Amino acid sequence: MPELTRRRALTAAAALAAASGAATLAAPAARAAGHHPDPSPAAFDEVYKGRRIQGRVRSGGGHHHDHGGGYGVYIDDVELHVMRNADGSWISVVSHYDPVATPRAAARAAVDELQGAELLPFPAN
Ligand SMILES: [Cu+2]
Repeated sequence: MPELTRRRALTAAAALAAASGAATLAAPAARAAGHHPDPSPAAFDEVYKGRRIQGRVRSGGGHHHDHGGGYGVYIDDVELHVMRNADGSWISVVSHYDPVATPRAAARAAVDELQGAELLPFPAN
């Protein structure tokens, strides 16, 4: 390999290494922001279109699949799988592509979507 090309290759490799090092350093902060957004939304408990919807900070940890930052949403006492997006909006497993502002709005959207059908528990693994 001609010397010039070889040096260029090494320089490129070093630049790549530096770039990936920076990405590695930035990742934990981004992850923390995405997974532990604060503060948690307020709890709610109401009857909407004949269904009881509730939201609250989940008591006790250890949920295997928690994207809601520790916040649980329930429809007639069955947990609705919700996820909080990085921008603070919420989606649920029944309306994954329509982010709403609050978990209560996600619960209402799910009730609209279910049209009286029972919510089935999300498979626990
Ligand atoms: Cu999920």
